Amino acid sequence: ELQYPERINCASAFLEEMVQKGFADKLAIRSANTQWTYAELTAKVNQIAHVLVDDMHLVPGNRVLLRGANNPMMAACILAVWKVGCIAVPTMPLLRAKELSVIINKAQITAALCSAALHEELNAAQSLSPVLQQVKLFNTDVENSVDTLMANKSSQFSAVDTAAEDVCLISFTSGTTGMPKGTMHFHRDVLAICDCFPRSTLQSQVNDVFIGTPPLAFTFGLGGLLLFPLRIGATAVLLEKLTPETLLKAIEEYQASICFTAPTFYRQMLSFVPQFSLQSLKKTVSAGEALPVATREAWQAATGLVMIDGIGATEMLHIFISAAGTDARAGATGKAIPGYQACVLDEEGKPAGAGVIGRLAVKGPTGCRYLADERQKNYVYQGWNLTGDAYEMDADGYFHYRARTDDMIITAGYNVAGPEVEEVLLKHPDVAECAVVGLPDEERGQIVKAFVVLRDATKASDALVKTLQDYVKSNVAPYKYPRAIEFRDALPRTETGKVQRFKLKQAGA
Ligand code: 3UK
Repeated sequence: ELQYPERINCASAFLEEMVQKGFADKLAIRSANTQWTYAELTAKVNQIAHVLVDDMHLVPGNRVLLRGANNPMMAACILAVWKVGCIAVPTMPLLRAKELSVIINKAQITAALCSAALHEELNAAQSLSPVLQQVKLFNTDVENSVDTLMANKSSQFSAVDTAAEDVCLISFTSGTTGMPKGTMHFHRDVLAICDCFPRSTLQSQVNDVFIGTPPLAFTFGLGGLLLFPLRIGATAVLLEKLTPETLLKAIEEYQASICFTAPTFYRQMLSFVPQFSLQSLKKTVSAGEALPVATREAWQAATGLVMIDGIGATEMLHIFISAAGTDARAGATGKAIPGYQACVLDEEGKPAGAGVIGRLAVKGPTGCRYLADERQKNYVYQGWNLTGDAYEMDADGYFHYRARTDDMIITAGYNVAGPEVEEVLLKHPDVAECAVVGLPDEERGQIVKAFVVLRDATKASDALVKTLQDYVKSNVAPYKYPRAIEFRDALPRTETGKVQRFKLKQAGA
């Protein structure tokens, strides 16, 4: 049903097309010291496009590494790369030289645009990967920076004529253990994600103000914090170094109406909610990790808002199963959003009926295309994308997350999904965060172990271990209770908010 012209440049859709549609003077991007209307953003992007072509001599199809925190220039640089027909390869701000070098080599990247604040690691990466020939800095007025060079450029630039099926984005997965995988996406994919979840489920409107934490280098953030608002003429607030407290403060200050972040961040925001007036906030989207019922309920009690849970993946570009408002159900991620199909596959690879735990398979306008990676055949099976998640569908077509397929625990012949035990522990008043994994055990194959962060660390004791074990036993089948519990000050997490279970398994083994 989504139809795009055969030739389309997605940057034009976000910029001059919006200006033509009457949004010229509407605020497109805001940050601490910047406010750009759609006309101003378009002019800036055009000037940067001239720098890319005149000064960097880039040609369509070149891959350009981008490195920056969430700020207006980072956004403008991504859009400029698209405008000149190049391929944006945004990288997570916290990546170190070695990790950047893996990406540079894998995607054979010759040019980079880098925020001055994050130059050091890229510099080190460049000496590891000499294939990267030119780096231009932005957010600085040193000589030859993007900012100084663009100042003398024309604010007119006609977008390079690209095909709807030209690659414009290579997004790397966080790669929990193995090598990070590059996923390729077309100009039309970028538009398709804006025309699916935001319209059908989020139902965002032109007057919405979008805010949140995921980096623009993570497709959750790129879509939610930049592309979704630009697609409809709404406003994107881009802020760096947000904490649970400063995000709430910013929601109040910028009168934000739609917030995107991960479950753990919402949990951490809870205790600060009463200090702010959040009347502007209308919708909150949670993704990246499973949303425990306890978090959904506490958030609703504190704010009156029904959380919009959604599962997305870098391979799929954005969210494909979700539910909002009265359609949302505690304990379920939601249903396949319009445009996408989803089913659960049994052990033989056939669609399973309701009530069976199996591998999640999805299909829709976007899908997985790994960049030169043999794992493509593991992800795409007969046209279906296998996300690596174990899910169960109920009789009403709602999808219930169980675990990552690799994280299912088998203990004494029983299957245990760690997140189900985490859900219970999170309801206990002493528990702030937790993660449940399987550890090798001679007798049982695996045992269930819980890593727990207490609200008050001084409460850690053998007695509390026993209390938590009994609490789990009285809430779910007793064989699921954690035979081992270890208290921690914090859980290891990725920049995208996911618990690094492999680290806990290594630590515990
Ligand atoms: C897990 C979830 C349960 C799941 C992402 C929104 O997370 C994103 O992409 P990644 O490539 O990871 C994908 C994997 O993360 N996951 C994400 N959301 C949920 N599990 N409930 C959820 N709501 O294992 C999935 O396979 O980092 C999320 C939009 C864009 C994204 N790239």
